[in-house]
Amino acid sequence: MTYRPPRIPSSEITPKSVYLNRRQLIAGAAAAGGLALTGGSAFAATPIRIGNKVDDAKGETVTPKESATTYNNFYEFGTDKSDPAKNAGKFKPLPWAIKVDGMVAKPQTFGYEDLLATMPIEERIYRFRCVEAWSMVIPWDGFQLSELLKKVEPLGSAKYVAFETVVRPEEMPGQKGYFQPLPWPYVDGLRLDEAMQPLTLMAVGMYGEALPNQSGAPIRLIVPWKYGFKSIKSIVRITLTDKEPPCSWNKAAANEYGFYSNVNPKRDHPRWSQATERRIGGKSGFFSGGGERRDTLMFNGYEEVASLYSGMDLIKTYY
Ligand SMILES: Nc1nc2c(c(=O)[nH]1)N[C@H]1C(S)=C(S)[C@@H](COP(=O)(O)O)O[C@H]1N2
Ligand SMILES: [Mo]
Repeated sequence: MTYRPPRIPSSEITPKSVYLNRRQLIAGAAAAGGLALTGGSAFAATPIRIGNKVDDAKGETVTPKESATTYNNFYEFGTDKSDPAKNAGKFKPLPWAIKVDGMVAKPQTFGYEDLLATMPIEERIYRFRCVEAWSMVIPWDGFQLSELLKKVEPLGSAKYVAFETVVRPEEMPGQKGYFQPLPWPYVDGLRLDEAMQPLTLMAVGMYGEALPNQSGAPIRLIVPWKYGFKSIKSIVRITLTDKEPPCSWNKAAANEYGFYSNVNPKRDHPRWSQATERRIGGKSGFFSGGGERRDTLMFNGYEEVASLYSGMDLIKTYY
C-alpha cells in the first residue's frame, strides 16, 4: 500500500509540530515495514492533534483498539464483521474532500487537511451501539458537526441534513461483483437540530490516531444516541434539505429500520430484542466470541437529547 500525499502540502496548513510528527511516523512505519499491519497504513498511524478530552461514557472501560478495528460493519468492504479490516487495504483515504451544499448560503468544499488544521478537534469517549445489540466504548477524535454547518450558513428553510459515502468499486470490493448487499452510495440523514446537537461528531480519528480505513477513513459521522448504522463512514457529501433524506437501511428494509433509529430498549427490532446488549471486548470474550451482557439505556444513556423528541411516539411512529 502506498501513501498518497495530500494535494495541498501539509506544511502549508498544519501546525509545524503536527506535520513533523506525521512525517516522522510515515517514514518510521515505512522503514519498519509497518505498512502491512492489519488495516494498517501510514495514514492510520498519523497522530491527531487533540484539544479537549471529554469522557461522555462516564468512566466505563474503553474497548481495546484491537477489537474496535477488527469487528466492524462497512458493507462496501464485505458483509462479515471481519471483512472490513481484511479488505480495506486498497482504499486510499487521501486526497479527500467533503462537499457541503443544498439549502445553505455558502456552499463549500472542504479539504481533509484543511479541516484537520482549522477545526477544534476534541477526544470524546462515547458508548457506541449497533442495532445488532452489541456495543463498544470508543475514544473518537473529531469536531462537532455544528461547527462545520455554521461555516456554510444553513438557510431558514433547511430542516434536514443528508450524508453520502464515497463510491469506489476499484477500492471497495463490496461494491463490485454479483452480490450487492446495499444500493450505493450508502446514505443516511439527520434532522437539522439533531445535526446541531453538541454530541454529534465528525470523527477524523480514534484512540488519538487518524481513522483506520475499516472505521470510515478519513472522516465519518458519530451520533452516540442512535444505532451505529446512522454513523455513516467515509463521507464525501453533506446536503441540507427540507425533505427527510433517504437512509440506506430504511431503503433496504423499511419494516426493520426507521429514519430516527434512536437507541430504545423498549422498541424491539422485529427479529430481536433491544433490551440488552453485548459489550464487545468485555471480560468474557475477545471479540466475536463473547462480551458481557448489559441493559441497554434509552438514547444509549445520552438523556440530554430527550428534549429533541418531546411529543413524539418513539415506539409506534418515530422509531
Ligand atoms: N458507508 C457505510 N457506513 C456505515 C456502514 C456501512 O456499511 N457503510 N455500516 C454502519 C453500521 S451498521 C455500523 S454498526 C457502524 C459500525 O461502525 P464501526 O465499524 O466503526 O464500529 O458503521 C455504520 N456506517
Ligand atoms: Mo450496525
